[in-house]
Amino acid sequence: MPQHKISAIKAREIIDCRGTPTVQVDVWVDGVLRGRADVPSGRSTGSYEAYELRDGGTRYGGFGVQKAVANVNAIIADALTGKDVTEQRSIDRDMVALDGTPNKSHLGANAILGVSLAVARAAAATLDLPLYRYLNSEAHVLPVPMMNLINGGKLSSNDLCFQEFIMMPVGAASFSEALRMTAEINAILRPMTAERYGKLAINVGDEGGVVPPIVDVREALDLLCEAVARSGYAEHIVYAFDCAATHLYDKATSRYSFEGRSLTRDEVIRFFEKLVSEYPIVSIEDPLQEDDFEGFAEITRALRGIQIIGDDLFVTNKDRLAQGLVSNSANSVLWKVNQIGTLTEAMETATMAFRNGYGVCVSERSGETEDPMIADLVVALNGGQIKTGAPVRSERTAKYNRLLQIEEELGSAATYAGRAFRRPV
Ligand code: 2PG
Ligand code: MG
Repeated sequence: MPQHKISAIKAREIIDCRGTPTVQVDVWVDGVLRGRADVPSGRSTGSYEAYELRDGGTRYGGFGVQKAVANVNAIIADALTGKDVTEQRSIDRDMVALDGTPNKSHLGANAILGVSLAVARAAAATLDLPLYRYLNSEAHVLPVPMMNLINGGKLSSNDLCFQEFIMMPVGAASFSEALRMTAEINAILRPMTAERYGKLAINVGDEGGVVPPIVDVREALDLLCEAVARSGYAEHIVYAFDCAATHLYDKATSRYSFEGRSLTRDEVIRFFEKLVSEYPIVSIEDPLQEDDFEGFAEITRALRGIQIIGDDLFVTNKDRLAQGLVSNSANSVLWKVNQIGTLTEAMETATMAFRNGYGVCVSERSGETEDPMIADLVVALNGGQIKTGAPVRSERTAKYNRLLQIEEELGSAATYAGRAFRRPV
């Protein structure tokens, strides 16, 4: 006999930080509302991500999610009502079976994920545990915040090719100190950027970073490094990018558009070899396009010691990661729950990554809500690194602020990942 039965599941349409509809799900247990979760959404998405069901038509420009909401309220709620809320694996398995397609295109990954996450929250609340503790009794690692302080690519209105220019306060003594450093550096960076590039440059991009009208990658890096130098924290800071190179790639010519120049794969690899010899860069996400497992293997070899993260390459999918493990492509996985569509499958991908010596970087989507769920998830994974934008705008700060609460709750048991961000345990 199940002890804590799901008594109702109810979804609704809400809007995300871009004003685009998304799914929110409530899970009721034994007649009490216990868990609520919002589904995030990407803009620079990979082709192999699970399917996000949108309504089409004219309402919200076609981006409505009433069909996904209806799928939760009718089909999924019907199938799961009466199940024990703590049976996460079996609940997720049931939804995958109910959908019946390889990419969740029947019910929509946004419908399925909303339920999966709300079920986890509801179970934790029912057992009176914080979510990270419910998911892992050994959870204790606070992640390095990978702060995207300069936005480019699809997340901005400028012509910077790379999507994210990130600083990582690996030398801080704790998560709260790391957060303070980044907020102080951001407060230095903003007026510096305005002075150099004009006041429009400090309007923020989708992830809260500044958007200076820069084309040259080094110029953006120099700006960031100068702000860091002025802060006095330089010895504690290292750098990272998300290149999102799938979106810089032209299939017809097999070339990449970097800084307005057209480069072959080999030239891209040489570009990064030179860059990492000039700057303290420790991590590069998606330096090549999503189908190039061989190129990812080559760049991982060439840039020995640098974290190479596969985002569009792996899409948090175990099968794609398995393929990467065979060819030694990249050495870390970007971990986004909505790329795969259930918490269980995302957890399995993380386990597979860690077991094979790969790192796991938990990530926001550019389209987020105020739901801080990934803060608990990164601690639950002892993941060591989180990418959730600049320390501004509530959909970003919600995650950082939740991590501050977790750090306080863990007290002396908390370990800040610091320089061990790739292998924190
Ligand atoms: C990425 C992300 C999140 P999006 O590429 O890593 O930072 O962007 O959610 O638009 O895919
Ligand atoms: Mg990415």
